[in-house]
Amino acid sequence: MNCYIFYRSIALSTQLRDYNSITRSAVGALLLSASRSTFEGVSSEIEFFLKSPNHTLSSRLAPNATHHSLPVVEYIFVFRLARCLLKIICFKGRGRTARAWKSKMSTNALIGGVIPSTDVVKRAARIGAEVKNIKLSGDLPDQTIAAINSLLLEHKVIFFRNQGHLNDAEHERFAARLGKLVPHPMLGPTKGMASLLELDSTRGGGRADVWHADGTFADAYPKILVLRAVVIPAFGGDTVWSNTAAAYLDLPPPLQGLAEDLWAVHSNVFDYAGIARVREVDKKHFDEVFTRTVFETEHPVVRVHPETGERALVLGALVKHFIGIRKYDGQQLFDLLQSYITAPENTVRWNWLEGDIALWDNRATQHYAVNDYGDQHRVVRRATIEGDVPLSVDGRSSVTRLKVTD
Ligand SMILES: O=C(O)CCC(=O)C(=O)O
Ligand SMILES: [Fe+2]
Repeated sequence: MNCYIFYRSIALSTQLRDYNSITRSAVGALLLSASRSTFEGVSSEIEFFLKSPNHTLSSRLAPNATHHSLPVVEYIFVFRLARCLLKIICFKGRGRTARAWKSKMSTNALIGGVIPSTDVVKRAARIGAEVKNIKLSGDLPDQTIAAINSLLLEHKVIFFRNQGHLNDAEHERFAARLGKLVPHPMLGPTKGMASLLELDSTRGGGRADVWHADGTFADAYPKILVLRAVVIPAFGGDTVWSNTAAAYLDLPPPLQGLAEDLWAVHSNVFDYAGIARVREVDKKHFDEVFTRTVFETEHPVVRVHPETGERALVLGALVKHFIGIRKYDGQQLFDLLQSYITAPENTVRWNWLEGDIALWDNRATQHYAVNDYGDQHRVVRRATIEGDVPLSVDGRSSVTRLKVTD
């Protein structure tokens, strides 16, 4: 109907060769169509004018005016129309934006069709989100597990508070929904469990205060870790994660090219004492347990994420040296590349409460357990999900060259 009026008014004005009227009619018709519900008074006025070709606007508005005064009246009216139109456009625009936003919310309201997007709260721009109002369990529907996996791919590490209902068995049952559970090759699982590993601050190896990705001494290192806070100190003891895909993107193109060509040897027999704050108990654990089997694996420094296709840096504390580069030069290069990973902008820091769960994508992150809680007790337990062998940007696979057990 509005189109018809619009067309009719333009046609009429054109016939009369009244170009001022053409503009006016166009404005009027637009205004009419835009304002039907909100500016009823104005629109009926215009509608009358447009539907009645025999009336001129001037004669309706000022039947007794002199010929000279008519254009002025018309201009005033057109000016008012234009002003009204502007207001309506702004008003409607806002309404439209609000409606578009609302409809986006209603179509995007559920992540994977199940998790309200309002329950996902980012904790830093480039990595980390807290997911609220979910009770994790091994019984969650497949759709919820798929949504959790997609949130993990997007945010790299996701946090869930208030999961105190999870015991060791339930923790593993939930983790097993995300992939195959695997024990640590040297440390093994907690008794009776498939993969569960306990890190206790009072025992050797209980403080992971170096930047690392888990298990990179092996080729198919873990893809996802599920960490549960069991005993948390009154202060300190946060964990920091970094986004290694963002770090790759931060490299200037010549360094990206260099990193893409580079391969590194990762080993569990790395310069542990040279990196971490080692206590006697940690040294003993490192020498007697952690290095019981010696691994050496070659990984590309840049791997292609098998699910997202992103390129991510594979470095961290377990790097022994770069292939084809002398140790001293390699150390400089390592420090340079690793500095992009540890840049605060690429990290998120989590302040634990007991019963929290953190899930991280070990293919696109590194992490660091901050050792700032002194002698306080801290215990976390971790379930481990099997990963795949990394691929370089040119499609070559990581390879374990050495695996020697005493
Ligand atoms: O203690 C932590 O917060 C993290 C420990 C760690 O590095 C791990 O569980 O892989
Ligand atoms: Fe770790």
